Amino acid sequence: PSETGRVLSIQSHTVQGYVGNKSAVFPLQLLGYDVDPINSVQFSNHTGKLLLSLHSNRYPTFRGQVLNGQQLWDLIEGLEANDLLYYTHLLTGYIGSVSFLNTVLEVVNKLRSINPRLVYVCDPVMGDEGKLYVPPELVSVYREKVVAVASMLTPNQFEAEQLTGFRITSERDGLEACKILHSAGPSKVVITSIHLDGSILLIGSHQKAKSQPPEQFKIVIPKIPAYFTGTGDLVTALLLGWSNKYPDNLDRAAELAVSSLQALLQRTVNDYKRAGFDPQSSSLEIRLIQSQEDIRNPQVSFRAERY
Ligand code: ATP
Ligand code: PLP
Ligand code: PXL
Repeated sequence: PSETGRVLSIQSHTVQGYVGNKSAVFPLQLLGYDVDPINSVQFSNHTGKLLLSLHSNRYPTFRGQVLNGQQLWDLIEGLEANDLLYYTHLLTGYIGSVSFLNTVLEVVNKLRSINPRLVYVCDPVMGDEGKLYVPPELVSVYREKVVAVASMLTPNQFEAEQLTGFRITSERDGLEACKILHSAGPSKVVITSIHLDGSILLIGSHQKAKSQPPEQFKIVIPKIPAYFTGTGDLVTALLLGWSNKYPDNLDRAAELAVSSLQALLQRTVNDYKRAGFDPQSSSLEIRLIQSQEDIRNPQVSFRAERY
């Protein structure tokens, strides 16, 4: 494995719970990265499917602040004024507005003017299960501008469809969607979840040279009967961490990332069951801190199958 790096991570912060930066920063630090988080929002808790709060009978809500594009740029200028803008990686996840996303594009340009080899890992968070949870105007900005500058893209099935206009209903479709995305920019594409009868399929694709066909693989993951939040953010962070250590083996990186994640999810479900909770009754809070050994030292139990 090669050396680690310095990551600027622009994602959500939640006071309680693990999504966005709360689910990405600690694992990257465990893997040896210096991580500088910019919190795109600061919310009391996540806004995902908090079905019925485990801690009260009240209907779940949230409070907090949203950073705007100008405020993001202000932080970048502060770093620049002190010559602190050298990064090896930029990581972005959920972004809630067009103006913030456009500023992120300016951040990519700025970071690349300082380090032309900057790797931009983009999770184009837009929705899931056929539904958008961002303003619809964001889709065309991702499709027309962001995909073009990303080095690695980690959409789910729905997001890959939004970005390509190509419907994914099979494994073959997933492979084809990766090819369409490569032709638009990123040399590494991982579709982090395609839901096919009871299983989750992760598809990875690495185009090592333009005009060459990509190397593609899949990892089949049995679906755990529970609903988690923050796992998309975690898997993208782990993919960044491991693919930088194995730059020519995206399949190896994905095996390590998925194996860590699945050990963590199993621990999460077991802990809830032990405490007497039905894991299907609510969105489960991942056991991130308790799983640090699985992150630092994953036992590879999920294998990539090459095409
Ligand atoms: P994003 O929205 O951030 O682009 P995503 O929708 O793919 O990503 P998730 O659905 O949370 O995010 O899935 C990410 C990973 O988490 C999957 O690759 C899988 O390994 C794991 N995962 C999530 N839910 C389950 C589950 N119920 N059973 C097994 N694995 C799961
Ligand atoms: N619901 C909302 C409102 C969200 O903003 C997100 C992520 O940004 C999710 C659900 C799902 O998160 P993930 O797929 O990363 O677990
Ligand atoms: O990607 C997960 C996420 C990110 N940011 C905020 C969220 C969620 C999921 O619920 O609420 C603010």
